[in-house]
Amino acid sequence: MKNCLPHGFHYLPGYFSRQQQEKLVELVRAGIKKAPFYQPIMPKTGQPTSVIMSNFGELGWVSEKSGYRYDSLHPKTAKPWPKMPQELLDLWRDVTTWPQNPQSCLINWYREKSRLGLHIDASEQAKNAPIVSVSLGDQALYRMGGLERNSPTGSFKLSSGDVLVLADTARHCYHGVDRIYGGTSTLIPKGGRINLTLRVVR
Ligand code: MD6
Ligand code: FE
Repeated sequence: MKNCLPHGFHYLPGYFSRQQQEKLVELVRAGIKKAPFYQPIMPKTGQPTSVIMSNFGELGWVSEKSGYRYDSLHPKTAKPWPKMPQELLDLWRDVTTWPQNPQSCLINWYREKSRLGLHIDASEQAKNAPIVSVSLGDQALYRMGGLERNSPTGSFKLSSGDVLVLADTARHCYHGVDRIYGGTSTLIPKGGRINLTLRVVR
């Protein structure tokens, strides 16, 4: 991508092997049996998002009409989120030097028409802890910008098994998903793309 990437932006293409990716999908499938995907509502517009979500870990990121929050309970079942898989804790240890473990893993499932608008992740009190992101399934066009909404942006494709780390300045930069390239991966039986984001919340 042409524009200068922010400090602390790390792209690790092909981090996970196909076999490891299959294991992660299996873990997600087991997780959503207990904590089903739900369709968040964007508080500003009252509209549902095109991405459906669930979480692993002691805290889950939840978006409803009333606002965004981290919650220890699923918004629909009112049960705790499934435990954070060890495989994701191992990833965190391998790619960050942050002393705490992530308390939250947001699970996003994109279908072919799903998008994620340009945003900053700002619901966490631990504002300087890195965020680690895992792409599984169909390819996505990922957009990375700067500290301001109108900063220059650039885009590139993410593929299944790729890992991104947003630390330092990059942690505070705008980013989003412009499009999903449907049918570009056979990893997820129902198709689409799953993104996992690991965060320290407090
Ligand atoms: C996605 N990722 O890749 C959306 N947020 O589907 C994010 O919104 C994101 O990749 C914070 C840090 C890294 C990310
Ligand atoms: Fe984000």
